[in-house]
Amino acid sequence: MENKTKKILTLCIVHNHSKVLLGIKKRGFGSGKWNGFGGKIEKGESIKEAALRELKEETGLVGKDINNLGVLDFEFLGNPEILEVHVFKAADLKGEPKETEEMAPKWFNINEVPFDLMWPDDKYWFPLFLSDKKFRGKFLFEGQDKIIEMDLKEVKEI
Ligand code: 8OG
Repeated sequence: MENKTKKILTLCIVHNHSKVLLGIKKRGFGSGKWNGFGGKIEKGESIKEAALRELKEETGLVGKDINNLGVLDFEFLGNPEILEVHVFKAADLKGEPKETEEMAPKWFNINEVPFDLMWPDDKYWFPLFLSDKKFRGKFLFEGQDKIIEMDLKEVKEI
């Protein structure tokens, strides 16, 4: 049997009424793509604490009641690691985001989310995210631009 290791990551997206805050990643994994804010869990942190810390580090914004709406598993052909991404919503968060070394933030109207410049799975789960539905998904990628298998469903509880 293949031995798969799991790596837990956070992803936090600010959603204020008709707008979402995304950042273009300036370096590392996923660079050049628009995305929410997030990263790895540090020792001793809960997943939610990590999501709040990453949001603050990457935008300067301090979230409070972030809501865990989704969990997404990503596998890449030829790579034994599974990325388990915990997706959070920060709703109605005030303040102006700042640009950091990692991300340049920008507000997008929810009708103008730049899916062509995002991870290709995002277009599938974003509608659930925007309407506050909870979801679980699994995506198998070939490279970073092609999905070859997917399974996404709305769930009652995460
Ligand atoms: O620490 P690092 O910057 O490598 O974390 C990667 C970030 O990218 C983390 O917030 C999780 C997020 N991420 C993936 N895959 C995908 C994806 O397919 N879609 C979106 N929107 N985010 C993803 O790792």
